[in-house]
Amino acid sequence: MPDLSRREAVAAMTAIGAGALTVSASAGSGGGFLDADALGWNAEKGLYVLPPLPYAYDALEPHIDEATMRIHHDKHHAGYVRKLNAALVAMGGLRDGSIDKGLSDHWAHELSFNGGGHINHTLFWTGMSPTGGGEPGGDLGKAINADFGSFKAFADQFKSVAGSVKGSGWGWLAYEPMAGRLIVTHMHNQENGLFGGLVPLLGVDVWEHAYYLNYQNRRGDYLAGFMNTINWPEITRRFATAKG
Ligand code: MN3
Repeated sequence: MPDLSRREAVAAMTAIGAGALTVSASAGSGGGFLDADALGWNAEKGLYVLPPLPYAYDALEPHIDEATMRIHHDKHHAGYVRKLNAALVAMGGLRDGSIDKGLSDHWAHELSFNGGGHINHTLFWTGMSPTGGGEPGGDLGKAINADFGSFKAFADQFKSVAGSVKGSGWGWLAYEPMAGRLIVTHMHNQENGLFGGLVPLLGVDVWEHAYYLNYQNRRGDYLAGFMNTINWPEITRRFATAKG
């Protein structure tokens, strides 16, 4: 089994969807919001370990129920981490010839999909808080007013864009460094080339596993509830980091 160094594992992750800029920015600045520790990289074991939830499973009720959080974190997110580790090992096997090169496309997709899933969920859990909701102040509040017109206009567009994802995916508030402004966008499944130029700040999971037990087909109600969980101090910290 090929050894995975921390550098190699983090380098592989920098090639992946949503987290690409985040991880590379944090590696460069030292003050980033998603680094090897946040992602549960265990250098001794040479693999990623599912980070625990930063609060109790029932802490986001009534907006997100305990059963959904348990299954989502302990089963779905754990699955992305397990398959990410397998894909990183397989990428080494492709290089050393122990895995047939004909499987390159399969393993590259496994790496991208599950690496994206791990990054997205890590940002998702810490982007919520039992004391969340309300509106951000400070620099982020000012930037939201400047770029969207008002907090309400931002919230309406965020819920509308996330609600419009066909099938499985994510809604995002992101920082676009070239224009130096905030934008709202969405992502299908776990990955989207759009994030080549964007820094993800706030994500909402709109896969059915994120809400179906409690909300069934009412994704809009789930999104309204999600707004009451947003950890704005954490999102504000990410914004400051993204702006450098
Ligand atoms: Mn999910």
